[in-house]
Amino acid sequence: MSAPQINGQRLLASLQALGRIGALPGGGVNRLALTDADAQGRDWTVARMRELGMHVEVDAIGNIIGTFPGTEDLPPVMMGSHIDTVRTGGLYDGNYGVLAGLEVVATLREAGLKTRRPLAVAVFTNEEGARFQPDMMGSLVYVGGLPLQDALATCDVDGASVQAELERIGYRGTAAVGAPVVDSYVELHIEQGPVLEQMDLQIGVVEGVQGISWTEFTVEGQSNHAGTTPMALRHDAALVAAQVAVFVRDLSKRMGGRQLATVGAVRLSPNLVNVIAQKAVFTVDLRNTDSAALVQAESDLHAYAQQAAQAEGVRISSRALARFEPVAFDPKVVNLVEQHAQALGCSHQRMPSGAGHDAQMLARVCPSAMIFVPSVGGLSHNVREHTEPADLLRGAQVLLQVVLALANRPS
Ligand code: HGY
Ligand code: MN
Ligand code: MN
Repeated sequence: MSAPQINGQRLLASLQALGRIGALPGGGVNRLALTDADAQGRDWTVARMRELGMHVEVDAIGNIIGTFPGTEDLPPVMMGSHIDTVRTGGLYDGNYGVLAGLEVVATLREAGLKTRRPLAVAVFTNEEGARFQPDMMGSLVYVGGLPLQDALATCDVDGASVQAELERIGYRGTAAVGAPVVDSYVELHIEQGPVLEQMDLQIGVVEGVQGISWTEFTVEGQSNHAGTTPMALRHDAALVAAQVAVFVRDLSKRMGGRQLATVGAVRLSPNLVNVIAQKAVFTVDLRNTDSAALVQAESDLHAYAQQAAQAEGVRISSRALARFEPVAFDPKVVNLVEQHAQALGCSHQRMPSGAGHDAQMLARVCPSAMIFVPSVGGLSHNVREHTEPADLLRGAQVLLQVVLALANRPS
C-alpha cells in the first residue's frame, strides 16, 4: 500500500483550533489537567474523533481512546499523547501527537484505506504532572504502573482530588485500566530542546527517555521580624530553599554528563517582605540518562538538604512526587522510524528524550517508540513554543508511514 499524503492545512488548522481553547492573552495555552479548559479541549477532541467515525472510550482515569477499525479484529496500533498543558504551555507539546494521530486516521479514511490492525489515538490524562503528581499519571495507570485508587486520591495544592475533578468535568469513565491490549505505540512529539535545531536536522529518532526524580521538600523554621531579629538568631526556611537551589546547580556542574537539576516551584509562607519565612515548600527535578548517576545525585541532594537544615536550625521533610527509571524503546520500532525518515529524505539522527512522555509508560506493555521534530530555539513549557509548519507536516508523514507499516505487517 503506497502511503497517502497527510493534509497539512487540516493538521495546522486543528492545532490552531485546539490552541484557542485555554488560550492565554499574550499567546500560549493554559489547560492544566482536569480544569474547565482541559474539559473543553477533551470535548473538542472527542467530537473530532466522532467526526472521523472512531469508536470513543473513556477509561477510569479519564484517558480517552479513539479507535478506527481495521480489516481484522487484532490489537490496535496506537498513536497519541496528551492535551493537558503546563500553566504557560504552547500549541504543540502533546497536542501535536494527538492531532497528528487524528490526521493519519482522516487521511487513510479519505483515501478509503483500511489497515489490517485497527488504529487507536489516545489522549492520556495529566501527562504534565503540573497540577497533580506524578507526571504521565494517566498512561501510568493505563499500563498498571500506578493503582487507580492512588491516582484518584491524589490532590492538588488546593486539596482538589483527581477523582472529584474527573467527576466534575464528566470524564471519570468506566473502561478498565491496568492491562491494556495494544499491538504497538508510536508517539510524535516536539523535541522541546535545542538538539535538532542546532544540528539542522528534521527528524529525531528517539531511542528512549532519561530517568526522572521529583522530590518535594518542606522546611519549617521560625517567622520573625525582618528588622529586629539578629542574623545569628534566625531560623529562615527561605534560606535553606535558596541554598538547595544553588547546591543542585553546582551538583549538575560537578557531575557533568547529562545530569540536570531544577528547582521549579517554591512556596514561602507567610511570603511577606518584612517577615522571615516560617515555611518553604519547594520541588527538585533531577534527570539523567544514567540510572546510577541519578541515584548518586539523589543521595547527594538529600545529604546536603539535611545538613543545610541542621545548620539553620530548621526542620526538613521530603516526599517523592515522581520517580521513573530511564527507558529504552523497542529497537524494531525505532528502526522503523529511522527507515521511514530515511525513505522520506528527512535528515535525522538517533537521540534520547530529555522530557518525560506517555511513550515511556506504553513501553512497559508493548513495543513503543517516538518521533521528534525540531523546537524553535529549543523552547517548550513556554508560551513562545514553536515548530515550523514544514517540520510539523514532515513529522506527521513519518508517523503515518511508520503506523501503516506496523498496522499492515503480516505477523
Ligand atoms: O516533565 C516532563 O518531562 C513532561 O513534560 N511531563
Ligand atoms: Mn509532552
Ligand atoms: Mn510537557
